[in-house]
Amino acid sequence: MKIDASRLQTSMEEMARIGATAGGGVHRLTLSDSDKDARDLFASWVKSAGLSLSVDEMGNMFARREGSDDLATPVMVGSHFDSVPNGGRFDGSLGVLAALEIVRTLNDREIATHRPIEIVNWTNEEGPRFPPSMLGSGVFAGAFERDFAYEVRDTDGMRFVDELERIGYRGKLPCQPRPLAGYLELHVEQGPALFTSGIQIGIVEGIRGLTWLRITMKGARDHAGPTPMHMRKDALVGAARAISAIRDIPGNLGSDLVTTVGEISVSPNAINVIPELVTFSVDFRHRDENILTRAHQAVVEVSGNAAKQEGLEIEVTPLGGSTPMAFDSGVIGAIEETCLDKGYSHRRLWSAAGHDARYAADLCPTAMIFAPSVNGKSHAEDELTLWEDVTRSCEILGGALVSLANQP
Ligand code: HGY
Ligand code: MN
Ligand code: MN
Repeated sequence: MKIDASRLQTSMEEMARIGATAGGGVHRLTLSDSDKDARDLFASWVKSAGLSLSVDEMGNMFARREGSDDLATPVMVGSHFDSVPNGGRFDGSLGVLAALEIVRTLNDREIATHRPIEIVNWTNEEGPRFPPSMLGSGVFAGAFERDFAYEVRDTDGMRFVDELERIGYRGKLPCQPRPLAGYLELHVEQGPALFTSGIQIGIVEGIRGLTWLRITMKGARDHAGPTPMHMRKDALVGAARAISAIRDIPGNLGSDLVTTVGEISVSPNAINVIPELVTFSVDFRHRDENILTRAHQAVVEVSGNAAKQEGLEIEVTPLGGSTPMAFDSGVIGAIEETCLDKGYSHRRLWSAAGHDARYAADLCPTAMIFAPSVNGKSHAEDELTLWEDVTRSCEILGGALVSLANQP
């Protein structure tokens, strides 16, 4: 499907100006003012494309293009506009704006599809502000209760529901499972597989599971000077030992497992006071649920040992996560066929990043398409996908989407 590459690039560049950072990335945290601005811009584009827009209780935005059979269950396609702190300008935006470009092209050519098409912008795909990630699609698929999501607070104590209300995107539409004929998501790979091998398209056949924990260690604050070393209960020393041991778990438990400690807070965080309280996050991922379970046990064990060694109290709080999921062979086939039609090089792979497609896959036949990330870089301001790869991957998304939307 030939799309208007410069129109897509213009839309991507305009969207990237919202929350733009000096380093060329975007800072668009969920339910922040820049998230609102991104939503407002998308809503204006949706309206000018003649689509009907609905917003549900979680702020998920659905832009609907009618099909020749309005009663047919729709095919859904999309991604997210929220970003990690100082993240990349392709992560999420590509999936929503490529879908919009396909609809704009269908409109230009007056091509009707049998089924309605719904473009979605999911709320809170990223998660750093309101953990866990993929909360909007998770509630939609029934993985989380809406009221659990509403009560999640950010580090300033702001509630999810109040921020959703504040930006004006707390819709009335119930956020719950409904019939879908299929779901497609285009996303940048965020890893090195395609770029290093020079392959143009990734056909994503599954998504790894991920677990997020918050670990708090409590010791005793005291004076950094007169307190003898043997009398200390230093929460930061306990956390440091745990963090270094968590880094070694993948080496012991087997390849492909990844563990990350991305956040840490120290109290009272003063140069001459022995740290009393330390809280840090743990993110670990694998495509095998048994390895994920063993990794969870190992994280709890090494952290417990580190706390004990320093005489600290420890608390491990689950923040949520998702199990591994293989995608639908029929949708994968539709993507593969489009790649063969277009003559683009392609390979199948699993996603190590979380995506809303994980929860869509609980409801309907789902698969994803990856575009190469230059040097595999992502969740960083220098995240980059070349415009020719943006165009190619959008064409593949278009071919697969039309084929799904025209299935009887
Ligand atoms: O964490 C993830 O993999 C996704 O970017 N939220
Ligand atoms: Mn993403
Ligand atoms: Mn991301």
